[in-house]
Amino acid sequence: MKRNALHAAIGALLLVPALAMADDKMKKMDTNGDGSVSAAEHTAGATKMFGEMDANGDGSVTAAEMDAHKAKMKGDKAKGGREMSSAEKIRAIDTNGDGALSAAEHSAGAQKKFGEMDANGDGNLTAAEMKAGHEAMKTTKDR
Ligand SMILES: [Ca+2]
Ligand SMILES: [Ca+2]
Ligand SMILES: [Ca+2]
Repeated sequence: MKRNALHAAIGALLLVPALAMADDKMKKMDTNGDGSVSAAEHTAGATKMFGEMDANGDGSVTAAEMDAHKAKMKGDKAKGGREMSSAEKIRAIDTNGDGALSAAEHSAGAQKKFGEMDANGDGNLTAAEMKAGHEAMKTTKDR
């Protein structure tokens, strides 16, 4: 009986879209499968993502490239909701202000984000920390 209740609870958890998304992202980044994402795993994941986004391979990612990548991942981009636009995301970490992200800008931004999401500062992101980080990204408009 207890076991069934537990399974139901797990099933319900998996249906929560935000968590499922963070979970999916996490699984991709957690290369050693220990259930948390280390700084090294996060950096590797960010580098891989940069390569995927840089469609023309010129070493920088524009808002258009980021949009195209996002559309490909999600299937439909109409569901953007309150998420930051690609242009906004780029602006946040585009340190030289040329409107595109270099690999260095992207990895510096990813490192910064890692630090922000790592709530307890142990150098590892748990699924819960990742989820909280993504929620914060959606809800904070200005700082
Ligand atoms: Ca790991
Ligand atoms: Ca490019
Ligand atoms: Ca730039």
